This record gives sequence, structure tokens and C-alpha cells, in this order.
Amino acid sequence: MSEGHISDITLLIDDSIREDLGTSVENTCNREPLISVIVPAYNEASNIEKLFKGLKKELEVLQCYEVILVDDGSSDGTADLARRVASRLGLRASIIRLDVNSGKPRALLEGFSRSLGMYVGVIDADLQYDPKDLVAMVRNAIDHGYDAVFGERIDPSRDLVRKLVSLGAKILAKLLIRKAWKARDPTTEIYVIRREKLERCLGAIRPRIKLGLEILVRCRLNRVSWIPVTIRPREGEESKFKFIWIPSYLWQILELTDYFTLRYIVGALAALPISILLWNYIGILAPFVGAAVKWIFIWRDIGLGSTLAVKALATAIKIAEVAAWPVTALIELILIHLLRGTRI
Ligand SMILES: Nc1nc2c(ncn2[C@@H]2O[C@H](COP(=O)(O)OP(=O)(O)OP(=O)(O)O)[C@@H](O)[C@H]2O)c(=O)[nH]1
Ligand SMILES: [Mg+2]
Repeated sequence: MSEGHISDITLLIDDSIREDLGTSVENTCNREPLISVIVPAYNEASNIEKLFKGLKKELEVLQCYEVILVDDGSSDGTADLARRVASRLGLRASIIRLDVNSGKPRALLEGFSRSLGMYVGVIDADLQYDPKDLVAMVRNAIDHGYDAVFGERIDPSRDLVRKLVSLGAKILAKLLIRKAWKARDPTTEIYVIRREKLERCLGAIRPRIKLGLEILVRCRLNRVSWIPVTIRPREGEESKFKFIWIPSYLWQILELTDYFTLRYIVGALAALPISILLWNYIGILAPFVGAAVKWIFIWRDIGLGSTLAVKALATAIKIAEVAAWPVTALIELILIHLLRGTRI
């Protein structure tokens, strides 16, 4: 990636906790790699061998590729093992290890910032996706000139609760985010994007739980395609899915939603119970905290300056209302005097 964008992203992760374990084989093709495949990995040691074999077999047909595995503070030696396996297999791979677990989205952003390929692809380390699908996506992008190709996940093995959670997440994104309306799988985790397009929007992408959705919404993608990918049941290491991800997903949706009014209403509705709950603790300050909650929702749409200006105007109107009370009372009194004795 170009220097400017590298600095944007690397700022997210302190240099002292990042270690580049090097590249397994000479990573330079005669030209830029066709694809950089970013693999986020957290405690995936038992899957590395099979993962790398699969990637090598499929990516070799593209000749010029690079794999960037970002180990995110694993405690099972994922990074060391990955380096050894990559060099044994002759896989063109760079292994980056972050000492502190920073979460999948930050790991992906770190990988993006290191990528050199014409296309950047993302695939999980847990063997649930077939690298063949990634190759099909690049081919699709090249053949038809797509800016990005996303995988539409078909997951026959998921349990009912996860299926329902996933369906709810998709519906919510489609309903609230205009750009996600036509997306066949807005929460997808496997995709390929033209690096040139990614570079332009990297500064706007936040490290949120569904980075594919961030890319879909925040990057200017003129032509996008979807191809079906079947998810295999997880083998080896256990799932890292946590239900705590659900509120952070909801937050991401609220950030990405086009519906400003909805955000305002959610903020306004949250303000009242918050004020009531806090009343016992901070008394008269509670309504101010409640109001602040409402305004935080709006702040990101119009900026801090405008938020303060609107708030100042609204407060001025309220003060004027209160100040006008004696005047209105006086007018009422005069009217009562004038009308005394008459009945309409
Ligand atoms: N770098 C990094 N990778 C992570 C982290 N958490 C999960 N991953 C990786 O992200 C990928 C997806 O994780 P999974 O645990 O399979 O999560 P999931 O696919 O949403 O959940 P399942 O459907 O249950 O498999 C795997 O390659 C993990 O190793 C993390 O904190 N940092
Ligand atoms: Mg998985």
C-alpha cells in the first residue's frame, strides 16, 4: 500500500507489539502479486498445515501471489508454526505477529497495510472456507472488471441459534444501510477487493466487527459481484465467536446507517431512561447526561461544531420559553380582565 495509507493503519497498532517474522520464500514476483491473501489467525495452530497446503495448491495457479498471516497474540505458537510450515511448503507467506490480541478487524487492517497485490483477499484460518472460492473470486473480478467480489455464504452445518442470529444481522444491515440493501450477504467474511479501491477508502474504514460491511459501505465500489461459497463445519480449534460481538455489531450498524432520523430517535429514547436511572446518583446532572447520550448519536453526522451550535440554539429557545413565561402570564391576565363579565 502507499506510504500515506500505511501510516494511517499502522497507527492503530503500537509498533512495540508488532513483530514481523519474515517471509518464507523470496516474496518478490517480477511484477506486483496478483493477489495478497490476508489470513487473520488467533490460536489456529492445529489448522495451519492444512490451511497453507490448501492455499498453496489453489493460489499457485495464479503464479504471483502473497499470503499475509496476522497472528493476533495467540498463545499456541500459531505464528512460529506458520513460519516453519510456510518455508517447508515453499508458500509465499509473510507472518506478522501482534503480541497483544487486538481483534480480527485490526489484524485485517494490519494485513491490508502490508499488502502489495493488485487484489486483496480475506480468508479465515479455520478451514471453513475453500481457497478455491478465493481464486474464483479473483478470476471473476479480473474477467468482468469488478471492483470487489464478495462471497455469499451458504452454511448448512450451523446450529439454529447461530443461523437466526446471522439472519437477523443480515436483515438489520439491509434495512438500515442503503448500500447493503442489495448485498446478498452483508456480513460476509470472505471477499476480494481491488487494492487501488481499498487504498482510497482505508482512512475511512473503522476497525469494526464486520470489516467486509465497512468496505462495502465506505469504499466507492462501482461494480460489485457476489458468488456463493459453502462453509464447511469447523475442524480443530474451537470457535472464537462470542455473543458479546452482537452489541458491537449493532453499534457498527448504527454507525453505518443512512437513517439519521432513526439514530436521533434511538438517542432520544435512550436519553430518558438514562436520566431516570442516574437521577438517584447524580441528581440534577442526570438530564444533562441523558441529553449528551442523544447528542453523541448525532455528533458523528454533523460534527462537533455543528452539534454544539444546534444544541446552543435549542437551549436558547428553551431559555426564551422560560423567560417569556411572565410575559405570557401578563397577557393572559389582561385578557381575563378584558373578558370579565362576557360569556361566549
Ligand atoms: N487476528 C485475529 N483473528 C481472529 C480473532 N478472533 C478470531 N480470529 C480469526 O478469525 C477467523 C474467524 O474466527 P471464528 O472463530 O471462526 O469465528 P466465526 O467464523 O465468526 O465463528 P464460527 O462460525 O463459529 O466459526 C479465524 O481465522 C480466527 O482465527 C482475533 O482476535 N484476532
Ligand atoms: Mg469460522
